[in-house]
Amino acid sequence: MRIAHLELRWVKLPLVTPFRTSFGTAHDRDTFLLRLVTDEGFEGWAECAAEPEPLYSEEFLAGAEMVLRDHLVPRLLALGDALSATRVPTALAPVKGHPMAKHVLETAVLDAELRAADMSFGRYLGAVVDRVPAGVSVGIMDTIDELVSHVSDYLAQGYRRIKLKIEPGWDLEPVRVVREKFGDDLLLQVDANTAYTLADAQHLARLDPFDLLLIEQPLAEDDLRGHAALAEVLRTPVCLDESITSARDAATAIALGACSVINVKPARVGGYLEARRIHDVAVANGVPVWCGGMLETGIGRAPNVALAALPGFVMPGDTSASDRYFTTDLTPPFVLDDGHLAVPTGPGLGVEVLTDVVEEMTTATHTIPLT
Ligand code: SMG
Ligand code: MG
Repeated sequence: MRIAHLELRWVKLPLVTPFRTSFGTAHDRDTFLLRLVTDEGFEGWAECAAEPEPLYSEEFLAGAEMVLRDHLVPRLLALGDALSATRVPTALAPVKGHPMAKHVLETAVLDAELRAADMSFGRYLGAVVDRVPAGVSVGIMDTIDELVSHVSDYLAQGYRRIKLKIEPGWDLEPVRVVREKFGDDLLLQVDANTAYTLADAQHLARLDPFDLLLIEQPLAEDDLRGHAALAEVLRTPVCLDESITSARDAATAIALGACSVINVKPARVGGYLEARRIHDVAVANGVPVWCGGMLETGIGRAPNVALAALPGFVMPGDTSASDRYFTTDLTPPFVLDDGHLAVPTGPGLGVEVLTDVVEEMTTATHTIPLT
Protein backbone atom coordinates (compact mmCIF):
# COMPACT_ATOMS: atom_id res chain seq x y z
CA MET A 1 0.00 0.00 0.00
CA ARG A 2 1.19 3.46 -0.90
CA ILE A 3 -0.15 6.96 -0.23
CA ALA A 4 -1.50 8.57 -3.42
CA HIS A 5 -3.13 11.62 -1.85
CA LEU A 6 -3.16 13.26 1.56
CA GLU A 7 -5.13 16.30 2.64
CA LEU A 8 -5.94 18.16 5.83
CA ARG A 9 -9.50 19.35 6.24
CA TRP A 10 -9.80 22.09 8.83
CA VAL A 11 -13.30 21.94 10.33
CA LYS A 12 -15.18 23.91 12.94
CA LEU A 13 -18.35 22.59 14.56
CA PRO A 14 -20.24 24.62 17.18
CA LEU A 15 -20.68 22.74 20.48
CA VAL A 16 -24.28 22.51 21.73
CA THR A 17 -23.05 23.75 25.09
CA PRO A 18 -19.71 25.37 25.97
CA PHE A 19 -17.31 22.95 27.68
CA ARG A 20 -15.35 24.45 30.58
CA THR A 21 -12.44 22.68 32.20
CA SER A 22 -9.81 23.83 34.69
CA PHE A 23 -7.69 25.03 31.74
CA GLY A 24 -10.22 26.83 29.56
CA THR A 25 -13.58 26.93 27.80
CA ALA A 26 -14.31 25.45 24.36
CA HIS A 27 -17.24 26.84 22.34
CA ASP A 28 -16.48 24.92 19.16
CA ARG A 29 -14.85 21.73 18.11
CA ASP A 30 -12.03 23.19 16.07
CA THR A 31 -9.74 20.64 14.47
CA PHE A 32 -8.52 19.08 11.26
CA LEU A 33 -9.32 15.77 9.65
CA LEU A 34 -6.82 13.80 7.66
CA ARG A 35 -8.06 12.21 4.45
CA LEU A 36 -5.72 9.75 2.84
CA VAL A 37 -6.20 7.91 -0.46
CA THR A 38 -4.09 4.87 -1.29
CA ASP A 39 -2.75 3.91 -4.70
CA GLU A 40 -5.52 1.28 -4.82
CA GLY A 41 -8.19 3.92 -4.21
CA PHE A 42 -9.01 3.15 -0.57
CA GLU A 43 -9.73 6.12 1.69
CA GLY A 44 -8.57 6.55 5.25
CA TRP A 45 -10.00 9.20 7.59
CA ALA A 46 -8.84 10.35 10.99
CA GLU A 47 -9.45 13.27 13.32
CA CYS A 48 -6.76 15.21 15.13
CA ALA A 49 -7.43 15.39 18.87
CA ALA A 50 -5.25 18.43 19.50
CA GLU A 51 -6.80 21.77 20.39
CA PRO A 52 -6.10 25.23 19.01
CA GLU A 53 -3.98 26.10 22.07
CA PRO A 54 -1.48 23.94 23.98
CA LEU A 55 -3.51 23.90 27.24
CA TYR A 56 -4.55 20.25 27.67
CA SER A 57 -1.10 19.09 26.62
CA GLU A 58 1.83 20.68 24.82
CA GLU A 59 0.44 19.85 21.38
CA PHE A 60 -1.73 22.25 19.40
CA LEU A 61 -3.32 22.14 15.96
CA ALA A 62 -1.05 24.42 13.98
CA GLY A 63 1.99 22.67 15.45
CA ALA A 64 0.49 19.28 14.60
CA GLU A 65 -0.01 20.33 10.98
CA MET A 66 3.58 21.51 10.75
CA VAL A 67 5.10 18.40 12.29
CA LEU A 68 2.94 16.21 10.06
CA ARG A 69 3.88 18.00 6.87
CA ASP A 70 7.56 18.57 7.54
CA HIS A 71 8.60 15.64 9.72
CA LEU A 72 6.09 12.78 9.88
CA VAL A 73 4.66 12.43 6.37
CA PRO A 74 8.11 12.39 4.69
CA ARG A 75 9.07 9.49 7.00
CA LEU A 76 5.98 7.54 5.99
CA LEU A 77 6.58 8.23 2.32
CA ALA A 78 10.06 6.77 2.70
CA LEU A 79 8.37 3.41 3.38
CA GLY A 80 7.05 3.46 -0.21
CA ASP A 81 4.96 0.39 -1.04
CA ALA A 82 5.86 -1.17 2.32
CA LEU A 83 3.49 1.19 4.15
CA SER A 84 1.22 -0.50 6.68
CA ALA A 85 -0.17 0.66 10.02
CA THR A 86 2.08 -1.61 12.08
CA ARG A 87 5.16 -0.05 10.44
CA VAL A 88 4.02 3.52 11.22
CA PRO A 89 5.22 3.77 14.87
CA THR A 90 8.77 2.66 14.03
CA ALA A 91 8.93 4.93 10.98
CA LEU A 92 7.84 7.91 13.11
CA ALA A 93 9.84 7.03 16.23
CA PRO A 94 12.84 9.27 15.39
CA VAL A 95 10.53 12.28 15.84
CA LYS A 96 10.31 12.91 19.57
CA GLY A 97 6.91 13.46 21.14
CA HIS A 98 3.90 14.75 19.14
CA PRO A 99 1.66 11.75 19.91
CA MET A 100 -1.50 13.49 18.66
CA ALA A 101 0.08 14.24 15.28
CA LYS A 102 1.34 10.63 15.08
CA HIS A 103 -2.07 9.32 16.12
CA VAL A 104 -3.94 11.09 13.32
CA LEU A 105 -1.54 9.76 10.70
CA GLU A 106 -1.44 6.18 12.01
CA THR A 107 -5.24 6.14 12.32
CA ALA A 108 -5.78 7.28 8.71
CA VAL A 109 -3.36 4.60 7.49
CA LEU A 110 -5.07 1.95 9.64
CA ASP A 111 -8.51 3.02 8.41
CA ALA A 112 -7.45 2.71 4.76
CA GLU A 113 -5.80 -0.64 5.43
CA LEU A 114 -8.82 -2.04 7.25
CA ARG A 115 -11.21 -0.82 4.55
CA ALA A 116 -9.03 -2.62 1.99
CA ALA A 117 -9.14 -5.75 4.17
CA ASP A 118 -12.90 -5.37 4.79
CA MET A 119 -12.34 -5.47 8.55
CA SER A 120 -13.65 -3.16 11.28
CA PHE A 121 -11.52 -1.40 13.90
CA GLY A 122 -13.33 -3.40 16.59
CA ARG A 123 -12.50 -6.73 15.00
CA TYR A 124 -8.89 -5.67 14.41
CA LEU A 125 -8.35 -4.37 17.94
CA GLY A 126 -10.04 -7.33 19.64
CA ALA A 127 -13.48 -6.05 20.65
CA VAL A 128 -15.39 -8.58 22.73
CA VAL A 129 -18.77 -6.80 23.00
CA ASP A 130 -21.03 -5.17 20.44
CA ARG A 131 -22.03 -2.18 22.59
CA VAL A 132 -20.35 -0.13 25.31
CA PRO A 133 -21.81 1.76 28.27
CA ALA A 134 -21.63 5.53 27.82
CA GLY A 135 -20.49 8.04 30.39
CA VAL A 136 -20.61 11.80 30.05
CA SER A 137 -18.12 14.46 31.06
CA VAL A 138 -19.83 17.52 32.55
CA GLY A 139 -18.00 20.84 32.39
CA ILE A 140 -17.59 23.44 35.11
CA MET A 141 -20.72 25.60 35.28
CA ASP A 142 -21.49 29.09 36.55
CA THR A 143 -23.90 27.81 39.19
CA ILE A 144 -24.70 24.60 41.05
CA ASP A 145 -28.31 24.81 39.81
CA GLU A 146 -27.11 24.80 36.22
CA LEU A 147 -24.92 21.78 36.96
CA VAL A 148 -27.78 19.87 38.58
CA SER A 149 -30.00 20.58 35.60
CA HIS A 150 -27.37 19.29 33.13
CA VAL A 151 -26.68 16.15 35.18
CA SER A 152 -30.38 15.51 35.50
CA ASP A 153 -30.85 15.78 31.71
CA TYR A 154 -27.95 13.43 31.02
CA LEU A 155 -29.27 10.84 33.48
CA ALA A 156 -32.72 11.09 31.90
CA GLN A 157 -31.08 10.31 28.56
CA GLY A 158 -29.61 7.15 30.06
CA TYR A 159 -25.93 7.95 30.64
CA ARG A 160 -24.41 5.30 32.88
CA ARG A 161 -21.80 7.42 34.60
CA ILE A 162 -21.22 11.10 35.32
CA LYS A 163 -17.80 12.77 35.36
CA LEU A 164 -17.59 16.24 36.85
CA LYS A 165 -14.80 18.57 35.86
CA ILE A 166 -13.33 20.15 38.98
CA GLU A 167 -10.87 22.90 39.90
CA PRO A 168 -10.02 24.73 43.14
CA GLY A 169 -13.25 26.51 44.14
CA TRP A 170 -15.44 24.03 42.17
CA ASP A 171 -14.92 20.67 43.81
CA LEU A 172 -16.41 19.68 47.18
CA GLU A 173 -19.71 21.52 46.76
CA PRO A 174 -20.67 20.35 43.27
CA VAL A 175 -19.70 16.78 44.18
CA ARG A 176 -21.68 16.91 47.44
CA VAL A 177 -24.79 18.31 45.76
CA VAL A 178 -24.70 15.85 42.84
CA ARG A 179 -24.15 12.90 45.20
CA GLU A 180 -26.98 13.98 47.52
CA LYS A 181 -29.38 14.82 44.71
CA PHE A 182 -28.86 11.72 42.59
CA GLY A 183 -28.11 9.12 45.23
CA ASP A 184 -25.48 6.60 46.22
CA ASP A 185 -25.99 4.36 43.18
CA LEU A 186 -24.88 7.01 40.71
CA LEU A 187 -21.49 6.16 39.20
CA LEU A 188 -19.67 9.44 39.79
CA GLN A 189 -16.08 10.55 39.18
CA VAL A 190 -14.13 13.80 38.86
CA ASP A 191 -11.40 15.17 36.59
CA ALA A 192 -9.08 18.02 37.63
CA ASN A 193 -6.87 18.28 34.52
CA THR A 194 -3.76 18.96 36.68
CA ALA A 195 -5.35 21.82 38.67
CA TYR A 196 -4.00 20.81 42.12
CA THR A 197 -0.69 20.27 43.89
CA LEU A 198 0.33 17.80 46.53
CA ALA A 199 -0.24 20.56 49.10
CA ASP A 200 -3.97 20.07 48.39
CA ALA A 201 -3.90 16.43 49.54
CA GLN A 202 -5.94 17.02 52.70
CA HIS A 203 -8.45 19.11 50.80
CA LEU A 204 -8.88 16.40 48.14
CA ALA A 205 -9.27 13.80 50.90
CA ARG A 206 -12.53 15.57 51.76
CA LEU A 207 -13.91 14.04 48.54
CA ASP A 208 -13.49 10.56 50.05
CA PRO A 209 -16.91 10.41 51.76
CA PHE A 210 -18.65 10.83 48.38
CA ASP A 211 -17.54 7.40 47.14
CA LEU A 212 -16.23 8.53 43.80
CA LEU A 213 -15.14 5.92 41.28
CA LEU A 214 -11.92 7.88 40.85
CA ILE A 215 -10.22 11.25 40.75
CA GLU A 216 -8.58 11.85 37.37
CA GLN A 217 -5.28 13.67 36.94
CA PRO A 218 -5.32 15.84 40.07
CA LEU A 219 -1.64 16.85 39.77
CA ALA A 220 0.78 17.95 37.06
CA GLU A 221 1.35 15.53 34.23
CA ASP A 222 5.01 14.97 35.09
CA ASP A 223 4.35 14.43 38.80
CA LEU A 224 4.15 10.65 39.13
CA ARG A 225 5.81 10.76 42.53
CA GLY A 226 3.25 13.30 43.74
CA HIS A 227 0.39 11.12 42.49
CA ALA A 228 1.87 8.13 44.34
CA ALA A 229 2.09 10.18 47.53
CA LEU A 230 -1.46 11.48 47.04
CA ALA A 231 -2.77 7.96 46.45
CA GLU A 232 -1.43 7.04 49.92
CA VAL A 233 -3.58 9.78 51.47
CA LEU A 234 -6.81 9.37 49.45
CA ARG A 235 -9.36 6.62 49.67
CA THR A 236 -10.66 7.74 46.25
CA PRO A 237 -8.74 5.82 43.55
CA VAL A 238 -6.31 7.96 41.53
CA CYS A 239 -6.68 7.72 37.72
CA LEU A 240 -4.14 9.16 35.29
CA ASP A 241 -4.89 10.80 31.96
CA GLU A 242 -2.32 13.43 30.85
CA SER A 243 0.57 11.60 32.58
CA ILE A 244 0.25 8.44 30.47
CA THR A 245 1.62 8.81 26.94
CA SER A 246 2.86 5.25 26.38
CA ALA A 247 2.65 1.68 27.63
CA ARG A 248 5.97 2.27 29.37
CA ASP A 249 4.50 5.24 31.25
CA ALA A 250 1.58 3.05 32.24
CA ALA A 251 3.88 0.32 33.56
CA THR A 252 5.95 2.91 35.46
CA ALA A 253 2.92 4.65 36.98
CA ILE A 254 1.44 1.34 38.10
CA ALA A 255 4.76 0.18 39.58
CA LEU A 256 5.13 3.46 41.49
CA GLY A 257 1.59 3.28 42.85
CA ALA A 258 0.80 6.58 41.07
CA CYS A 259 -2.54 5.28 39.76
CA SER A 260 -4.95 2.42 40.18
CA VAL A 261 -7.07 3.25 37.11
CA ILE A 262 -6.05 4.52 33.64
CA ASN A 263 -7.91 6.73 31.17
CA VAL A 264 -6.81 5.45 27.75
CA LYS A 265 -6.98 8.09 25.02
CA PRO A 266 -5.57 6.82 21.74
CA ALA A 267 -4.62 10.31 20.59
CA ARG A 268 -2.65 11.09 23.73
CA VAL A 269 -0.53 7.96 23.31
CA GLY A 270 0.21 8.14 19.59
CA GLY A 271 -2.49 5.84 18.24
CA TYR A 272 -4.58 2.70 18.63
CA LEU A 273 -1.64 0.28 18.58
CA GLU A 274 -0.06 1.89 21.66
CA ALA A 275 -3.51 2.31 23.26
CA ARG A 276 -4.02 -1.45 22.96
CA ARG A 277 -0.61 -2.04 24.56
CA ILE A 278 -1.61 0.15 27.50
CA HIS A 279 -4.78 -1.90 27.81
CA ASP A 280 -2.67 -5.06 27.85
CA VAL A 281 -0.25 -3.71 30.48
CA ALA A 282 -3.18 -2.62 32.65
CA VAL A 283 -4.98 -5.97 32.34
CA ALA A 284 -1.76 -7.82 33.22
CA ASN A 285 -1.54 -5.70 36.37
CA GLY A 286 -5.21 -5.94 37.32
CA VAL A 287 -5.71 -2.22 36.66
CA PRO A 288 -9.09 -1.20 35.17
CA VAL A 289 -9.12 1.14 32.15
CA TRP A 290 -11.73 3.25 30.40
CA CYS A 291 -11.75 5.21 27.16
CA GLY A 292 -11.29 8.98 27.32
CA GLY A 293 -12.46 11.56 24.80
CA MET A 294 -11.42 14.85 23.25
CA LEU A 295 -14.85 16.07 22.09
CA GLU A 296 -14.39 14.08 18.90
CA THR A 297 -16.81 14.12 15.97
CA GLY A 298 -18.09 10.76 14.78
CA ILE A 299 -14.87 10.31 12.79
CA GLY A 300 -12.77 10.25 15.97
CA ARG A 301 -15.48 8.67 18.11
CA ALA A 302 -15.98 5.56 15.96
CA PRO A 303 -12.56 4.00 16.62
CA ASN A 304 -12.71 5.06 20.29
CA VAL A 305 -15.96 3.16 20.73
CA ALA A 306 -14.30 0.14 19.08
CA LEU A 307 -11.38 0.37 21.53
CA ALA A 308 -13.77 0.66 24.46
CA ALA A 309 -15.10 -2.79 23.51
CA LEU A 310 -11.84 -4.52 24.55
CA PRO A 311 -12.12 -6.70 27.66
CA GLY A 312 -10.06 -4.51 30.02
CA PHE A 313 -12.36 -1.51 29.47
CA VAL A 314 -14.47 -2.30 32.49
CA MET A 315 -15.62 1.22 33.32
CA PRO A 316 -17.89 3.50 31.21
CA GLY A 317 -15.88 5.93 29.06
CA ASP A 318 -16.19 9.55 27.97
CA THR A 319 -17.72 8.14 24.81
CA SER A 320 -20.97 10.05 24.66
CA ALA A 321 -23.64 10.30 21.95
CA SER A 322 -23.21 12.77 19.08
CA ASP A 323 -25.95 15.07 20.40
CA ARG A 324 -24.02 15.68 23.63
CA TYR A 325 -21.61 17.67 21.45
CA PHE A 326 -23.14 18.65 18.10
CA THR A 327 -26.45 19.26 16.38
CA THR A 328 -25.03 17.68 13.22
CA ASP A 329 -22.18 15.18 13.30
CA LEU A 330 -19.77 14.30 10.49
CA THR A 331 -21.04 10.71 10.49
CA PRO A 332 -24.52 9.28 11.08
CA PRO A 333 -25.05 10.15 14.75
CA PHE A 334 -23.94 7.92 17.59
CA VAL A 335 -27.07 7.49 19.67
CA LEU A 336 -27.69 6.13 23.14
CA ASP A 337 -29.61 2.91 23.32
CA ASP A 338 -30.29 1.88 26.90
CA GLY A 339 -27.26 3.97 27.94
CA HIS A 340 -24.97 2.26 25.42
CA LEU A 341 -23.34 3.06 22.08
CA ALA A 342 -23.13 0.38 19.39
CA VAL A 343 -19.64 -0.63 18.28
CA PRO A 344 -19.39 0.12 14.53
CA THR A 345 -19.14 -3.01 12.42
CA GLY A 346 -18.46 -1.71 8.89
CA PRO A 347 -14.94 -1.81 7.39
CA GLY A 348 -12.38 0.57 8.93
CA LEU A 349 -13.99 3.22 11.14
CA GLY A 350 -17.18 1.35 10.45
CA VAL A 351 -19.28 4.43 9.90
CA GLU A 352 -19.88 6.49 6.80
CA VAL A 353 -18.16 9.88 6.59
CA LEU A 354 -20.87 12.37 5.55
CA THR A 355 -18.80 14.23 3.00
CA ASP A 356 -21.45 16.89 2.38
CA VAL A 357 -21.49 17.77 6.09
CA VAL A 358 -17.68 17.71 6.19
CA GLU A 359 -17.73 20.05 3.20
CA GLU A 360 -20.14 22.39 4.95
CA MET A 361 -18.00 22.52 8.13
CA THR A 362 -14.68 22.86 6.27
CA THR A 363 -12.89 26.17 6.75
CA ALA A 364 -9.75 25.24 4.75
CA THR A 365 -8.30 22.31 2.84
CA HIS A 366 -4.53 21.84 2.72
CA THR A 367 -3.12 19.23 0.40
CA ILE A 368 0.11 17.74 1.76
CA PRO A 369 2.78 17.49 -0.94
CA LEU A 370 3.95 13.93 -1.51
CA THR A 371 7.35 14.72 -2.97
O1 SMG B 1 -14.97 13.83 24.64
O2 SMG B 1 -16.64 13.93 26.02
C1 SMG B 1 -15.50 14.22 25.69
C2 SMG B 1 -14.69 15.09 26.61
C3 SMG B 1 -14.15 14.28 27.74
O3 SMG B 1 -13.52 15.45 29.70
C4 SMG B 1 -13.19 15.07 28.60
N1 SMG B 1 -11.97 15.29 28.10
O4 SMG B 1 -9.25 15.59 30.35
O5 SMG B 1 -10.48 13.93 29.91
C5 SMG B 1 -10.19 15.11 29.74
C6 SMG B 1 -10.96 16.02 28.82
C7 SMG B 1 -10.03 16.67 27.88
C8 SMG B 1 -10.67 17.36 26.73
S1 SMG B 1 -10.97 18.99 26.98
C9 SMG B 1 -11.32 19.60 25.44
MG1 MG C 1 -9.00 13.95 31.71
